[in-house]
Amino acid sequence: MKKFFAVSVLFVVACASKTFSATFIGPIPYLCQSDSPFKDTIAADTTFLETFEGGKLNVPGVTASAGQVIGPEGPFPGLNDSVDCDDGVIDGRGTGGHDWFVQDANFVTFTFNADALGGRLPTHAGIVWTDGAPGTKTIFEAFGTNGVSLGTIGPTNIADNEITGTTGEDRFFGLREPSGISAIKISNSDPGIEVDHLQYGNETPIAPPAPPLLTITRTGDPQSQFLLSWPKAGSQGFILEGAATLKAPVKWVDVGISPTVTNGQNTVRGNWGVPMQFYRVRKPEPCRRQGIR
Ligand SMILES: [Ca+2]
Ligand SMILES: [Ca+2]
Ligand SMILES: [Ca+2]
Repeated sequence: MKKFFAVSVLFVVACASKTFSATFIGPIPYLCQSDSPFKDTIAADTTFLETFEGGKLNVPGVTASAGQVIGPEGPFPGLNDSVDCDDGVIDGRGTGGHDWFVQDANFVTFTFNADALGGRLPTHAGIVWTDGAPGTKTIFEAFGTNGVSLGTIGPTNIADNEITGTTGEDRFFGLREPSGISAIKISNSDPGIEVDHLQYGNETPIAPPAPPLLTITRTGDPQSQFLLSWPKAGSQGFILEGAATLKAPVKWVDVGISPTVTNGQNTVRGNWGVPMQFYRVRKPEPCRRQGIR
């Protein structure tokens, strides 16, 4: 007696969740993005980097509490203080580039919008402090998904005695927090602050969706056929495979039949009068890490 089995195989990728606490990074000297702890993902284009060289804050999913872009063209030429390499040469000066300047407050908060970032907040973020009044003390703070502080770096006294674009003082502040970062804030104890190279990204693997469930139904008259079916929704890229036995090594092969769509179900008909066969639907694609960019 021949039997047929419907087999739906769940491919669970080993992407186990863990509990983390925020890891703060900095202050570290920073003259170019090659100094960033996120340089690899910046290079891979999975971390956003705003250098302000385009004259705007226009990377997605982030807003600033205050400030404006300043550069060599104004409004305060000679006082702008970009990350050093943005003007094309690391020469101890940042006046050839652009940065973000807050004149009327002593802090700036960058707030992230998950809806604009594929539904996920950044899991790493950072900013480069480039200037403040001589003697000012700087504090970096980050906030979690619920808006509660994750912690701080500082106060630290990193400012030199110049406000004319020197870069030896410039420092990176940032963190990693796998549960998500809703905002970062950097402040000086004295009014006025300049920052540059805002950077953030999300490197958490996206969990693969549950595979479609394969079902088998007797059909026909007198039930000489069977119907394999699985939902069309969420099945893009899945194929129907068959195997003659489940004894190792199992040799699954593509049955090579394109399903017919009926009432939202992919369906394939078969006859009982063929050799025993096991079936599954499978998406032949490995788990991949994905960022928000
Ligand atoms: Ca320079
Ligand atoms: Ca810049
Ligand atoms: Ca500086």
